[in-house]
Amino acid sequence: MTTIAIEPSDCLIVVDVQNDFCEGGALAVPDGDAVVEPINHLAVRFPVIVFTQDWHTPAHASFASTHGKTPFEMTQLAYGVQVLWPDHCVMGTSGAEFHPMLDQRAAQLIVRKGFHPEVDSYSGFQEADRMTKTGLASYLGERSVKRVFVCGLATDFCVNWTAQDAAQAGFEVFVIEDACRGIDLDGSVEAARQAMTAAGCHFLTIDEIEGAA
Ligand code: VGL
Ligand code: ZN
Repeated sequence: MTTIAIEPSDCLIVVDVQNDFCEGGALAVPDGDAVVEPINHLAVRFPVIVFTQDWHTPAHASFASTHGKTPFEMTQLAYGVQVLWPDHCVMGTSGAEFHPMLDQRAAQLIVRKGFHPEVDSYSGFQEADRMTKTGLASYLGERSVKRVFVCGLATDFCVNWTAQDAAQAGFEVFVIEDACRGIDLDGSVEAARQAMTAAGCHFLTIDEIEGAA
């Protein structure tokens, strides 16, 4: 097996490992908790480590309840089509906190996203209007990052958009498949995989990272 060695210009992006996406959470990703331990082990190997944190206002535009609709329906918002979610990751609530077993000491930067009431943000780089930036690309540039390794929750939404935007921003992107879990609405995990591939992202497993298995 060929392994890939971590370099000083590599960044690990840990996407949304928060209580609401884990067991018992408002938008629990099947087997979501399983990413915590591998991510704790991975994180210490990377020189640059960024966490993202879904951080919504109450009555956020991405919540079904805001529109009197049922979760997982689709709707049209000002910037395009939006899946409507159960209320989740409301700023300041326990659901928005990181999983208690996730080692937060590793995080060097925490990017909060989705805090504008009218705009969702799956991506750690830019919001769903595809215009409003979070500043992450500039941050990584200033830290001389060249390659980003993406893991966390959920494969088909926030990991997907974060990975695609990282590629779009000019980084070489690796998605660590077995350190992610998906929601999978109507084949969205497979669709996400194809979209990430088309965007130029690479896929690997934890044991392909030198010294991380
Ligand atoms: C996410 C749906 C809504 C995610 C966040 O982290 O993948 N999915 N908000
Ligand atoms: Zn969200």
